[in-house]
Amino acid sequence: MTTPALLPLSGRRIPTLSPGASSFPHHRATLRLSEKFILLLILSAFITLCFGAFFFLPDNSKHKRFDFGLEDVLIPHIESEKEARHSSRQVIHGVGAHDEHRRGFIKTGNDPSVQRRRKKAMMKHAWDSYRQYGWGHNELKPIAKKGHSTNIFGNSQMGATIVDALDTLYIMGLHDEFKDAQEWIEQNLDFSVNAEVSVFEVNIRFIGGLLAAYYLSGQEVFKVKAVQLAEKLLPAFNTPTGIPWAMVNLKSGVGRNWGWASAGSSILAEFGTLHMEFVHLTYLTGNPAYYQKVMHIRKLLAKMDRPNGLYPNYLNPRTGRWGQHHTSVGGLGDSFYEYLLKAWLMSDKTDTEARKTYDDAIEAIERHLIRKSNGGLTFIGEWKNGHLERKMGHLTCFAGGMFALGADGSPDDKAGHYLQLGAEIAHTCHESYDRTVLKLGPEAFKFDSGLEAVAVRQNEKYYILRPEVIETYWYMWRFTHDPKYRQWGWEAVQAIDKYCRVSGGFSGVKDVYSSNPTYDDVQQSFFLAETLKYLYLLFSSDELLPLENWVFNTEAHPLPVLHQGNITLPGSETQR
Ligand code: DMJ
Repeated sequence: MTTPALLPLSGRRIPTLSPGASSFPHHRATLRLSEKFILLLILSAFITLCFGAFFFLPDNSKHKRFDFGLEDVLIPHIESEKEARHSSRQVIHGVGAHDEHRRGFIKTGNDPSVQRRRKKAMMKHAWDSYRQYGWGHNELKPIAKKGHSTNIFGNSQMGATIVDALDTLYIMGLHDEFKDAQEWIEQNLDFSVNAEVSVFEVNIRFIGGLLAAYYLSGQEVFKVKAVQLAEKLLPAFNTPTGIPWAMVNLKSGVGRNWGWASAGSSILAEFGTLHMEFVHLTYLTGNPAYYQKVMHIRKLLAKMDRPNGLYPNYLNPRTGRWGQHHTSVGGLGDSFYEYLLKAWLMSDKTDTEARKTYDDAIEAIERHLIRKSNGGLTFIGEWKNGHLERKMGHLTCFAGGMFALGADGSPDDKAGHYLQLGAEIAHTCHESYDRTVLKLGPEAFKFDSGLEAVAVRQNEKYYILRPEVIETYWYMWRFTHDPKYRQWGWEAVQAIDKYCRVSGGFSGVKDVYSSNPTYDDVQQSFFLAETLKYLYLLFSSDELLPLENWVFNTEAHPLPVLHQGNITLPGSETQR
């Protein structure tokens, strides 16, 4: 019997048949060898296949490591060039100023590794519920399943959720929903209403939302509506100092301040959070009025004395004097600092006055408000009448992202320091989530008398779907790519989906330390504008809305960097 020709020489060497072996009916030793060899061949073919798959299959298979079972929500959605061309035909008709900016929407424009076409489950649920039960109202009551509004929108029904959600829908590729929203805006969004609205809220949600939608989609209607609304806000600046009122009646143009705000003062975070949108309005319309209004505010602030270098939260628009000496990087102060930094970024780093003002403010904040707790957690307290309150708000948690965003360009080569500070704030804010029963953060938490990052008062234990902690995770992720930020973001997703999701949408909860929380029955418009958008971006490629091309307003609406913006703005110093 010959050895099977199939076997290589080496195989032939192995079995030395013992005498009498030929009497075995099937020469088992030789056969076993051949079987082994075939197995070996199959095994090596399989290994080759695996290697091939790893290197040559599209990258989306690798991205699944972040799916964690909810891939619909979190997988990045950037269309291939072909798909992008097709889908952009659905929503982009015009060409104009936005085109230059659109080119920077997706930096590389054709990255097949991040193609995704799956539905975005949480956004869809929030949107569909609003569409079904609250359409046209400002917000939604997801338990009562009806429309909702608050005094920031006056008694208007201006579809705040529709406008606030536009760019999130667009970025996620929810084109039908985007078109639906656009149609509503074309047919129904009217600002000639007898409603007293918050200038700040309407600016960041409506003007910011409309401008971002315009830049992303190129649809003129969004620009037109943004300008119409801005015209309605201008009378708010008719005060003895030019510091705007907090509220303005859209029909009569009469303005006033909130009764509770330090003897009729205007609020730093409100009048200091108009700059980005107003600069863009001047850029788009050529009307210098918007730019001049916000530059006037900046100039006036620059001339004022600041206690310990800190900006108090209240300023009287009649006298031009500070109100109560209360300084905060959270509510009442927060986005003023954010907009100084972002004014610089948005001007392609040419607005160095804004950068310097930011740097000086942050230096004073670090000196007077930032401390380490006994347990080693870095926190940002509030300055109240000469002493530091060791309490931090959920709102303050945005500052981690701000420090990271401002690290590059900080004075004295302190970039590493500010990135580290951002990481420490992110850690503290994560702790505030982690130390609750629901793994959702309370509205405010203390660092006092043995307490570390926990809420004490009952009325500080709620979570209303706020974005700030996730916003910071996202910025930290962009600058460090430390996987813990995605992990922390994922924890928040799970908690929101478990405790805030109801059949009629998403609701805030009243006590994050209770295993059986009650709902507040409000689906905030910023949940769609910010929380879900930052979560989506956290799990997307950096190529989606790259930070060198886009600056996010305080409501997470991306506005493009205006290259050489200061020089071309009509009404700017350089032009006059
Ligand atoms: C948002 O409307 C904006 O982020 C604003 O600057 C303050 N916070 C709310 C959401 O918490």
